[in-house]
This record gives sequence, C-alpha cells and structure tokens, in this order.
Amino acid sequence: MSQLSETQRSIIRRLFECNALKFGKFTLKSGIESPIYIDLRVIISQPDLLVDICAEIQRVITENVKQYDLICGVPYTALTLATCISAQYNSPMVMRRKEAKNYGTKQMLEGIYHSGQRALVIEDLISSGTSILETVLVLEASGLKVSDAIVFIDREQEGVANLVEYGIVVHSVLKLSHMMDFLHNEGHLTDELHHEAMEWIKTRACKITQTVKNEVQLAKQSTIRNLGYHDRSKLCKHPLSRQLFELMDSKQSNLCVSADLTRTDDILQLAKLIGPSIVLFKTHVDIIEDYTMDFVEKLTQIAVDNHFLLFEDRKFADIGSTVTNQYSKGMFHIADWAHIINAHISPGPGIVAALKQEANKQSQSRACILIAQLSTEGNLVPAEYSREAYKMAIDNTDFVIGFISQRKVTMDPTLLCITPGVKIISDDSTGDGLGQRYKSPEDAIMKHGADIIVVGRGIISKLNQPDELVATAELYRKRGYDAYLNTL
Ligand code: S5P
Repeated sequence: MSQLSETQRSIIRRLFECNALKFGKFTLKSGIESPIYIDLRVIISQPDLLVDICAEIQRVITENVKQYDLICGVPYTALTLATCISAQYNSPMVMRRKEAKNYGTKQMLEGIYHSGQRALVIEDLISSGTSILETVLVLEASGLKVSDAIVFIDREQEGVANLVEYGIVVHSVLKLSHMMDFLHNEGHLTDELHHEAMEWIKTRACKITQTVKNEVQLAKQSTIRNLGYHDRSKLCKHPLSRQLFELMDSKQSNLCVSADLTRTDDILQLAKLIGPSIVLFKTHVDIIEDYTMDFVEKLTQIAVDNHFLLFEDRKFADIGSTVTNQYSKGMFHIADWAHIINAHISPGPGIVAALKQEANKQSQSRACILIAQLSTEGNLVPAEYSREAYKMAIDNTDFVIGFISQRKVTMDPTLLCITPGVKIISDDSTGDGLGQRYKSPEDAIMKHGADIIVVGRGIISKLNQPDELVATAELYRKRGYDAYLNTL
C-alpha cells in the first residue's frame, strides 16, 4: 500500500463523500460497463476541497517541473483547477477554447503568450491521454512548447505511457489503485467491489483515438502552408481531388463560380465566358426553371472544353434512403453529371455511406464535400461540426475530398477547404442584407486557410456585360491566386 499523506487521505474521503468517486455498476459515455465512476466536476461546488486539491497539484508541480511560463487546463473540469492554481500561486494562465476545433489557427487559445514559451498542462483525470494530447496540439500550434502535464488522478489505464510516445511526461497526484486501497481499508469498499475494480483497471488499457493520432502525425509533417497545389495533387488518393489540385496548378486559379441563375441559357453563357478562369462551376439545379438533361449535357461539354469540374450545391441533409433517391433520381439525376456534391453531416455517418454507395454505381469518379461551417450570420451550425466532419472525412477518403467551411478544418493537405461568402468588398457592405457575410479573397485564403473561394453575385451580377463579366472573373482568379502564392 502506498504512502498517502494526511491531506491526500482527507481529499479522498471527501471525494468519496460527495460522490465524485462511485463504485458499483455504471455505463460510461462510451457505452462500456465499468465498476468505477469518477466525476470531478462536483469539486467546483466545494471551495475547501478545490483549494486542497490545487495545493496538492502545485506540490507535484514544484517537485517535478523545473521550468514553465504558463499553465493551461484541459477544458472543462481542469479549467477550474488551472484558474485556482493560477490565482493562488501566481502562475500566468492561457485558456484553450474547446469549441474552435481547428489546430491550424491561433484563435483557439485565449490569454497573453508568445511563441517559444513553455506551457504546463493541468488535467483532472487521465485515462488514454487523448484529451491532454488534444490540448498539447493546440498549444504547440500556437507556438508554445509543452513537455510536462500534471494530472490529479491517474486511472492507470496506460495514459501516462501513451503520452511518453509523444514526448509528454505526466506527473500525477494520486493513482486510482492507491485511492481504492485506501477506501477499502477504511471500510468504504467491500472486498468484492475492491477486487472487481482493481481487475477492471488492470485489463482496460485505453488507447489514444485515431483522429488525434492523425492530427499529431499531420502536425509533425511540414505544415500545409509550405505545400503548393502541385505537391498536394501528388499526395491525393482520390482522383477528383488530385484533378482539382492539378487544375488549380495549371490554370493558376482557385476560383469556383456559383452559377445561381434560373435560366439554362444564362448558365451556359456564364460557363462559356468564364470557363478559362475557374476550376469549379457550382450550380443549384433546383432553382432552374427550364431544366432538361440536354442542358447538363451541354454544360458537361463546356466543362470538358474549358477544364473545370461541376459541383452541384445540393446540400443533402436527409436519411440515407432519401438522399440516395435525391442524388440519382427525380428530375435532376445529379449523380449522372455532377463530379462533386455536398452534404450536411447532421444526419450522421449514414448520409455519407448512402451517397457513396450511389456514387459507386457511376462509371465516372464522384466526390463529396462535407459542410463543416456556414457563411451566414447567426447560423446554428455548432462548432463541433468541424471536428465531426473531419472524422467522417477520414473514414471515407474514397469519397469525401474536403469541406465547405469558413476556416481550415484540418492540416491534412489532401482535404480541400472550400469557402463561400467571398466578394471584393467595398468598405460599407460586408453582407447582402439576407444573412450572407462576405470576406475578401485575401482574407479567405491568407487569414482563414481557404483552398478554393466560391464567388456568386460578385461575378454573375455582370452577366449582361460580357466583357466586364470576363474581366471580373479574371480579377477574382488573379487575386485568389496571388493570395495563395503569398501563403507559400
Ligand atoms: O456557408 C455557405 C455555404 C454555401 S455552399 N454559404 C454560401 O453562401 N454557400 C453558397 O455559396 C450559397 O448557396 C450560394 O450559392 C453561394 C454564395 O453566393 P454569393 O452570391 O453570396 O457569393
């Protein structure tokens, strides 16, 4: 039995009394049955206990960590611990935003810090180490160095060993087995429960999730910003993402026009006139008043002649069996001609599986873009979408080639970030009065990591003046391409 100090014993007793530690039969969030349940969120309601726990964490910091400039709690429970330690022991703190799940930007971290400073991670409980690693990725993407993490309780499920592989040394205040031994000795745990819980820990090694492993891998590689279209095309496995990057390279264009027009003649004229400037031609076929399959044949021919791909912005959002029909049947037979479609992820992975199944029936390659973020004011797409969209993308690399988003979703160079809501904006108008928000090509590409910019009214409003239309499309192409060159 380990040597627990009197303070540690008192902390364990109080945690047990306030039900932060429970033993019996529990179903965890993951669906797994467990004889142990730990919920340290309740400590925020007990300031005495909180202060004692933080003093113990600070003791472990002082004994083990020689040098650090800032502390950072893993959201959410450990945010409270870090804040309390920061205030009590005069340690400057930074706060990781959990919502903005984008490792590529610095906006995920709040507080004052500068590149090269050393950050110490504080966590309440470690099982696999995944949450700590996610926080480390954010800190490192912001230029901070991380070598140590302090956890209050180590569940002894391999998390500490997992993190060694990633160069993070974890120091813990308490080990779960020591806490259970103590509670057993004090008569709070029966022999049977004690034995069962100890066996459970021993046999339940937890692994770092694949998604986080991938992010670490990508973060280690040289960053996406140094890779040009040509290099990225070589990395792509999907024929359409490869072809898109090749077109972007050869046409010196990252422009997608949004052909939001209601007459087929207008759409065909637009395609012919600006075809040389674009790589992607986006349609909303359900707004066309005189749609025929003859129209799509003509449009397909113009796309072939002018080297661009067709993207139907259908934003599928229903159950698998319905989207299957919407994709391939009805008036539009979208699957027959659209190289690329897009889908909302809210129905869950089934939507991607269903669309992919239908796409596989086509003789030509088909691809899907997932909607990770929207451009509109006050939209209700939650921040978690980016992360979930990324997970669905890496589970379906044979079909999903990127995202509709306002900022980069992942550092993965094979996945495209396609950004609508782009316009060369005059100072006084940044929207359309109907919820659309605009940013300039430079902001979209240089500030927010767009690979392709989607421009609708900024270009198509010139349809009645063909010369001006062509010149405007060229202006967007050039500004978009120059902005890209600036990122290299
Ligand atoms: O978040 C989004 C996603 C899309 S696909 N915001 C958007 O505006 N779009 C589409 O891009 C929208 O449906 C429209 O077809 C185009 C933007 O048009 P614009 O005229 O505002 O440039």
